[in-house]
Amino acid sequence: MASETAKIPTVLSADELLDKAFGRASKVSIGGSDALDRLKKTSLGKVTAIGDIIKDTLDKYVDTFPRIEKEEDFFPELVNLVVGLDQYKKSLGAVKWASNRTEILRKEALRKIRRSKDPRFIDMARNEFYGRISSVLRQISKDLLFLQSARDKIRKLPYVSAKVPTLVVAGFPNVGKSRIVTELSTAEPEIAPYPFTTKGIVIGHMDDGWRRFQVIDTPGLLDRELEERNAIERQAILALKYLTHVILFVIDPTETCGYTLEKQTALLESVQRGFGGVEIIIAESKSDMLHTDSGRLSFSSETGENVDTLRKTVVDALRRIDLGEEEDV
Ligand SMILES: Nc1nc2c(ncn2[C@@H]2O[C@H](COP(=O)(O)OP(=O)(O)OP(=O)(O)O)[C@@H](O)[C@H]2O)c(=O)[nH]1
Ligand SMILES: [Mg+2]
Repeated sequence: MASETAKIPTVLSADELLDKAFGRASKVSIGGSDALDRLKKTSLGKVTAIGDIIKDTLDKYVDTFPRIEKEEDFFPELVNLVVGLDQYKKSLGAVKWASNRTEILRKEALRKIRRSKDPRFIDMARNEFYGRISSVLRQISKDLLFLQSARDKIRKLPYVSAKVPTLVVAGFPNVGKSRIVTELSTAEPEIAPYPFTTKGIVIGHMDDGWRRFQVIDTPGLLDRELEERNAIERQAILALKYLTHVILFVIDPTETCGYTLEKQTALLESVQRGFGGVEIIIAESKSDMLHTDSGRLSFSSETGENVDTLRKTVVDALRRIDLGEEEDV
């Protein structure tokens, strides 16, 4: 769904849209058999042009902004977080209302102009239409501004598919997450913006010859205990939950990352609490420097030790994920 967000056009403000419509109308001039006929045809042409431009523009917004219904999903959750779903739906509803209103007012004005034989009534009907259409747009001006800002935010949301088995990598900074994500990924991982982390999340792919999987590195997200986060950060982290099928939690037993084992274990427990029900694979990094007797899988991105075993463990866990219909990524 997120890939479609590229199609959302710039949203004009009420004034910009009125300027555009009236500007186009001012160029309409249609000949006729006499002055009254000319006035009538030109007025019909102007009203039609204004109605068309406004209605088409508003309908395009209604059609291209994504329909966001399901709340229990990654993308809706993120949209809710960064723009607010209630206001989003309300504003799109207001735009739809204005489009319908435009059509009604246009028909009404055209009917009056067609019937009239008095140039003063024709001018009056046209001007009345101008006034009423301006008032309709003014009524939705806040909604248009909201949608313009929503568009900018929605377009920055990461494109990750909720329909592909996904591994999320967690652990303190410097434990070796990025290096193992690169090792496990088939191609250079891409960086996608994500709310509340300046570094963005990193999306790589793996495959087992049959299926593709996503691997997501989360710098700045799952590297502090959830309990220390403010509510909105926590929500951003938990939005990840909707696409997390398996977590790889990396522990650096050498502590060269700058965090004690005790702190790392506390973070692990916090992630376990926050992601209840998600399988968590715990692995120790930098085995070229230190092997512990924890019995955990111990790997090194430096020497490649156990990287294949880790890959197999991860792929086996991802294979067990059944998502029904999957998406190509
Ligand atoms: N000796 C050794 N060093 C490693 C290994 N893996 C990573 N490192 C080093 O550890 C440091 C941190 O590695 P990264 O992969 O950037 O760690 P990260 O967890 O992604 O760090 P953030 O992005 O800050 O959260 C770098 O200097 C790496 O070269 C390893 O297997 N062995
Ligand atoms: Mg990193």
